[in-house]
Amino acid sequence: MNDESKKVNENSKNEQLEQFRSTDNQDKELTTNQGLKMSEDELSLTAGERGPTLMEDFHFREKMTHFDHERIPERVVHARGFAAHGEFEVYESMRPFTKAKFLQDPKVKTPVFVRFSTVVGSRGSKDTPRDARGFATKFYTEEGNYDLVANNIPVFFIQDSIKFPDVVHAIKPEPHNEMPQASAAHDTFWDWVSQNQETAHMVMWLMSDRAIPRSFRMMEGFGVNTFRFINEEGTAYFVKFHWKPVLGTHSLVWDEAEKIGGKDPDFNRRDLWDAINMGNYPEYELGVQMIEEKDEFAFDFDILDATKIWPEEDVPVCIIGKMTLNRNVDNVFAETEQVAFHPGNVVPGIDFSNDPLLQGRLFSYLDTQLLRLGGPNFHELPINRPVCPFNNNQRDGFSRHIINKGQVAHHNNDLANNSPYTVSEAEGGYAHHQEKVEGSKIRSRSESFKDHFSQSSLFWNSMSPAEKQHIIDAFSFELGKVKSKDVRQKVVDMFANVNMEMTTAFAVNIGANPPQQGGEEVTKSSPALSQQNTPKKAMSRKAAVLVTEGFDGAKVKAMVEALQAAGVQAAILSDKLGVITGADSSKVEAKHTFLTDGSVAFDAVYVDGGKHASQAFEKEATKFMHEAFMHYKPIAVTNDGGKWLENEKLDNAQGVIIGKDKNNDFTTSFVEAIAVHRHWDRKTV
Ligand code: HDE
Repeated sequence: MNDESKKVNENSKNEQLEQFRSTDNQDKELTTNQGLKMSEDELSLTAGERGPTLMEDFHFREKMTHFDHERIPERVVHARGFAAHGEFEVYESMRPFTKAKFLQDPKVKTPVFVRFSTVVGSRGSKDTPRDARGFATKFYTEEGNYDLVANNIPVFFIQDSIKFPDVVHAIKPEPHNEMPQASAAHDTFWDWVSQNQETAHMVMWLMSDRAIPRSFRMMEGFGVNTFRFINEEGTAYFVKFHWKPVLGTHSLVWDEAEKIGGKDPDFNRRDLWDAINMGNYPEYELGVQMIEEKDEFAFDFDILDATKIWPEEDVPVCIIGKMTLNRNVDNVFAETEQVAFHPGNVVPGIDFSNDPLLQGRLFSYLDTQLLRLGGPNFHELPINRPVCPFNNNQRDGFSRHIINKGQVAHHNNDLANNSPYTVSEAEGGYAHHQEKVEGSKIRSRSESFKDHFSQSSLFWNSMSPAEKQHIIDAFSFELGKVKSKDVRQKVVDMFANVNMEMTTAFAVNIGANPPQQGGEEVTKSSPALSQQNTPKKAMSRKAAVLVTEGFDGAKVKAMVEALQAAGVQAAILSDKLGVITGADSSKVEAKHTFLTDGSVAFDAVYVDGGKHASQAFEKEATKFMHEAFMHYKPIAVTNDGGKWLENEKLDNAQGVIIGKDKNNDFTTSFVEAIAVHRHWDRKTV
């Protein structure tokens, strides 16, 4: 660990974790779990060299038993995740709105642990399916743990959590044959969608580019549910939480996502791991949308309805702080797998609303963790421990670690001076916001929750032409996998309410009848929803540099230096690993080959080639450029690269930079083209 990373890691959570970290096994004697040194670890104790294993072989039994019990149930949703440590700081005191201590003082750095996840796939599935992504953050505050358990899509499939088991059963692999893995493209999901019109808005997001993020570092996060801020005076504000990635929000294209799923199923986790190891710490700004209690009914949607956004143009997102992820985990099981998030983990100053989806979540997380982590003591696991003291009269249970001293485990008591004792709100005790609630017990949904299509249309209206086409393609793909004609037609008829042009376009592709009748016309749009308007930076992107023997040393050097100066990783790629010599005898080392990495592993490609390029190299380099072109990625060429590009007629297109001798600024143009992310105005067919 260098000095810089030592410094960033000095925080209370890291100090606490340090007590639990084992050093590695380097130069250690092998012992049993009882500390007994062993003289043999590869041979069981047997009766005679060819005889049966003996019962008394305690070492064999211990080793095998532990192995047999190594697995715990994976999360019922969000099973596949990857996490990192970091810190959060508020920009300015949020005192007027909330008394939460970690949001008061810009000098305070709160340790955080963030777990990103896919939702549907099991733990061993791929990183790049079409799916929502989880974005769960645990803030280890001095007032206890606060969990912001968010997704990268700001709305949810359902309005009432009692339907959660149904939507999850419908989207998970079908139970009779457990297919397909990590995909919504099958009959049960779309059957469910067509029976539940409240899904329309989230399905629009799921069919959009948001569902195939380029990187966890380039993904927004949304708390989805409506929470409350409460200030010292007891005034409450409805609040929605947002994470905005400093690098902007960027996505893959579908063909690329599918290919990456095969070439590198760990694509997103590798990207996060590498970025943190290289010191490219991912940063996200925390934003809040706040609505005063008096304005609860001032909108044309219900602010407690989790299938609705609060359009940013109507309720601005105030940016209040920044989170930086600066340390990878030491052990995925101990940290990423055992971390337990719960939207009910709040601190004074943050409270719930009556959002019916949130209310059900408040039950589910603790409940599922009791099973997954084997009992009620999982708060003692190092990753879940608060950094502030925690004392109460809860005792015992499986795997209790804390040795609670003393005679007394009841409240109230005289014997221990009534300890541990509750404290008043003024002293930091949590008290729920006093909201007056009245009504009959009833199973019914408010009328204000019944408009399912206006915001779905608003989302469509807000997309750029490329984004719209991707949505049509996604519906065509997903429904193209649905076998039931009836279900396909029902989905077409449902989405006609969102937009006729969109639905007519995909209806044709899936052999359905074009919709007869649309819904009410919605003209409103929200520019904040389009990724076209997101920040665009070249920083930390990956460019492949394709060279072989006899490459142009000066040009390649200039390009690599320009890329590095812009923070772009330049990866030398060739037909074999090892040192390659340029025409001017300069040398570079290829650490990637055509075989190990395809163009899908990179954001951009620069091809120089080499005087002694073989036919095989030319063929592979051309294929590489072709694929990058089809995925709208920037391409720069010099020498042979230019020739091969022209042969393929790929030269005259947006984001293609040709480094002829007179083009001195071609390195700058390439860096600018990388920042754009994708060049949609390209004819790819
Ligand atoms: Fe979750 N969700 N969820 N969810 N959720 C879980 O808890 C649940 C919802 C989210 O990295 C489970 O520990 C219900 C919305 C994330 O460990 C479970 C409902 C949002 C994660 C559960 C929802 C989320 C979970 C499974 C109401 C976005 C992964 C394992 C319909 C704001 C956290 C676990 C991690 C995990 C229940 C809806 C986000 C079963 C009942 C909305 C990021 O308790």
